[in-house]
Amino acid sequence: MSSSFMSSDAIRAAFSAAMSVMYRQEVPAYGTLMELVADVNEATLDKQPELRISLQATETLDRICEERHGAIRLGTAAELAMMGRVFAVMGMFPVGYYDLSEAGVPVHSTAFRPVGEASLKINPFRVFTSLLRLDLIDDPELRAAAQEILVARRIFSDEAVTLVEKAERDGGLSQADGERFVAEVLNTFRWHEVASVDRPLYDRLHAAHRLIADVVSFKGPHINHLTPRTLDIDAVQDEMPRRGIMPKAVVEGPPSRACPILLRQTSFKAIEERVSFPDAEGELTGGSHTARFGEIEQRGIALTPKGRALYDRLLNEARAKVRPAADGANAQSYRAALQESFAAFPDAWNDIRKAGLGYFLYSIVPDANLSNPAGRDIEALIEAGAVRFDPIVYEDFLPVSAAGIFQSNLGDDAVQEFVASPNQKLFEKALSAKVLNEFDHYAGIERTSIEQCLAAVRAISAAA
Ligand code: OOG
Ligand code: NI
Repeated sequence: MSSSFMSSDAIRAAFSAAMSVMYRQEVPAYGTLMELVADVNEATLDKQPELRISLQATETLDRICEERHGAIRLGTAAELAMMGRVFAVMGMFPVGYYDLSEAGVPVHSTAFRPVGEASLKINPFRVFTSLLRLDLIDDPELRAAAQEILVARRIFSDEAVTLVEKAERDGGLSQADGERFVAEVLNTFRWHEVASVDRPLYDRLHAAHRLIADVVSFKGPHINHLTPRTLDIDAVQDEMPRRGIMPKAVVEGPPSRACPILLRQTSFKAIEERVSFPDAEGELTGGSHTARFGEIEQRGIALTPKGRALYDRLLNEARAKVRPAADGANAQSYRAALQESFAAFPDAWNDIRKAGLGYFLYSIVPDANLSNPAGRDIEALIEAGAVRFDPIVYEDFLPVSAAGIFQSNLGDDAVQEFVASPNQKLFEKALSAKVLNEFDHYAGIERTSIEQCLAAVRAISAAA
């Protein structure tokens, strides 16, 4: 690789920053949410000095408030495959498969994200990317009309495609090309106020499913939300109404805990925006469309398959007791049911670690005396105070949470049943690539960190 290339990490960081600026301009309520998150994060770090120290050891503290993810919805296999090539230029690769049909949303999804630890540290930005499942539209005529529109549209500029091809051919992009690439690709994610379908067709698509109307009726896959990370999601949820933004009914994911696990998310409800629909003569008719929102997330430790199975069981248990209502009427009892169920999940890092429920990053304690360790295995080194362990942050998504986020932004009354039909093979065929298994990935990070600790100890004792 030539050193004159702009690194893929730098391209991703530039893209994420440009997207943030664009979205704040397009959706002012999102800017309000960002300010709220920054205030709450600062207050949380002031209250918890140990958290500040732990974040300093594992992450870049000054980037804590930056966006962690965004989301788009695509219409065709060709769009998904091209999007995969675009994201690859930014060092983002498909991780995980999420079937949302089960939850009444006619899409299946992956998250494009940086996978290496170093890349995540430079910029963790991911895009939750969904592919519409036209096969789940019942009406064959409507399905054909939607298909025809989607196949004809071009969501990438010629310039963007040329730059992707150039990056693939040369192994990277120069600084100037990288900057042009960011600007070109950003256009794909822009909002279009003028729909590409007429009003009657929009209404039919909307009646089939609001999400179908959102994907099919516009020139491109507008970014539908961005999501900064908060260190105290409950505080942000509570404060939202006071700053004039309406949160969804409940926070998705596990309850608040001393040791956060996986992912907690909430959002403000999608805003109703003015759009216009052209008729056959090109005359515009006014209307509105509701799709775009803002979200926050609080991430905890990545769980092992064993930990995830326990999480799923406890979550299902809580939801069987209290099904969260869309209007928030039973939000309190849902919170209580979650707390009660999750009492069965260990809530101290070393207990979680010893039970094999979560993944940890092991590191040598600075200034530790390694010349005469009590033992050579990782447990002995931990006990001797030579090695510390920090939770590995979960960087992926949760299908039940994603479904809750989708639902609250599709109109809560519009819950619809589809037959659950996960089809990872079909998704990977559309993408022209395999998605990475997230468990394998976290296990690899943990294993490498242990090997590095052991190697450091061996090197020192050999030299002594
Ligand atoms: C994506 C919803 C899922 C998340 O954070 O779980 C999501 C969408 O509404 O397109 O972003
Ligand atoms: Ni999201």
